[in-house]
Amino acid sequence: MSFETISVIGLGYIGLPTAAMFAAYGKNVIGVDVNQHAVNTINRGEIHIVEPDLDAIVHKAVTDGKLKAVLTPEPADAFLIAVPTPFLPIEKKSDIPQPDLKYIQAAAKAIAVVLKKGDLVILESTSPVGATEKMAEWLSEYRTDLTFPKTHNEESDIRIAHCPERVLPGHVVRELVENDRVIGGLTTKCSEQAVELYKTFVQGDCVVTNARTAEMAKLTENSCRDVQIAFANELSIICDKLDIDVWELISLANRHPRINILQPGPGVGGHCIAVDPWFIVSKTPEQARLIHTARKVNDSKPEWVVEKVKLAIAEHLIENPNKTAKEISIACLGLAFKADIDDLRESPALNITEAVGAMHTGLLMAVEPNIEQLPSSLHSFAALQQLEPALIKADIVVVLVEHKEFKGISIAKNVKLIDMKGIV
Ligand code: SAJ
Repeated sequence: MSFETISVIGLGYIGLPTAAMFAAYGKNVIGVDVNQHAVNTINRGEIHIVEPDLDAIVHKAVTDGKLKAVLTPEPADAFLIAVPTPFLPIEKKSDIPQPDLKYIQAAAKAIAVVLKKGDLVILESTSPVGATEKMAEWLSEYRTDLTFPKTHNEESDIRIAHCPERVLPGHVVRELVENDRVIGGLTTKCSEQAVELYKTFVQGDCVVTNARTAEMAKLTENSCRDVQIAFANELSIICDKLDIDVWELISLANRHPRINILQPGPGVGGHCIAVDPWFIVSKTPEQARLIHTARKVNDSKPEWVVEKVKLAIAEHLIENPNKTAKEISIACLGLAFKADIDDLRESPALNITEAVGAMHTGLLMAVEPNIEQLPSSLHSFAALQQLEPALIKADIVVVLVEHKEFKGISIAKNVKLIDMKGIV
């Protein structure tokens, strides 16, 4: 089977780079997205997301006529689904968030209309175990005239696999090509076809397993990182109590040949590591005790940072009895969910800045070199400020993200420093 036309459903942080890569390697690619703005932007040869080097690849693919974006699916030989897998709204704080597969279901419904015998459907979205089988079930309900692996095994009309994306935001273009891929087909032939498809541009190994193991592999990778970051975050809280510099401690411990502790911070952000472990916990709440605890440790870190800021305000007032809280200026350095990106979604740094803004009556300066405008949630609390003037004005400096611009800054002696990334 050779795949000439490939359709990618969902043109976000994963779907668009994947679509562009197939197009760059000579395939005809139809990108599908429900967002008219995204579709228009891509068809102009531009991109609506921030990812280094992607703009040039998309521009060339569109100019060469290899990539186009549309609102509704058209026939293709292979369909890759890269839509979000969020949570259902949680009712109580103690509840375990449950995955919401509505976008996968909507994508399945949309492509079902144009599916034909011999097509391959790949789920790329990070998903709870069983989601690929569920997607196959939906497709079989929408297209009762076609056969699927569950009932027809290797003889099915439609092949289905799960191939989770594993690329690091900011390095997507390189990692898409170089990373190994886990390929979990519903049957052996499904896997073989998916390997053939990805080998279009993947230089890493394409390792074959079943769909459930592929789903769990992706969740395991991000949960492993979450647990390790929770360990570092817990250490930082312990060290704070014991008056030990956690950064020095970790660098000493990491000199042991078999120890590699990650870095503590203000919490875990982004749409992957703070989300994916819940897919395991919600499926197996009794068994996933460590993974659940790690989530809670990382999720509670922002509150701990806000408490530190409250304490710093109280100390500053004791040291400066003529001052009122209203006269204290605070600078929060960094709003993004990690270093050197502009992505503020699910960012603990942003949450902390919002919480400080809500409780502090004096000046709050947000320093974020990667954005030009503050998010609306901060409009009434904070001013976007350049680094230098913020450092001159601030009585309290809170370092939340290790952006390159912040490394090596010096803080005046009388200024209170809360350095969550150990860079000052
Ligand atoms: N963080 C720490 N300490 C560390 C490392 C990270 O606090 O030592 C924090 C970051 O500041 C950030 C969060 O964790 O808030 C996540 O950042 P990250 O760089 O570790 O990961 P993501 O979310 O950008 O991308 C992850 C990657 N997964 C792994 O490294 C196992 C990526 O390969 C996945 O493709 C991506 O999730 C995804 O899409 O699932």
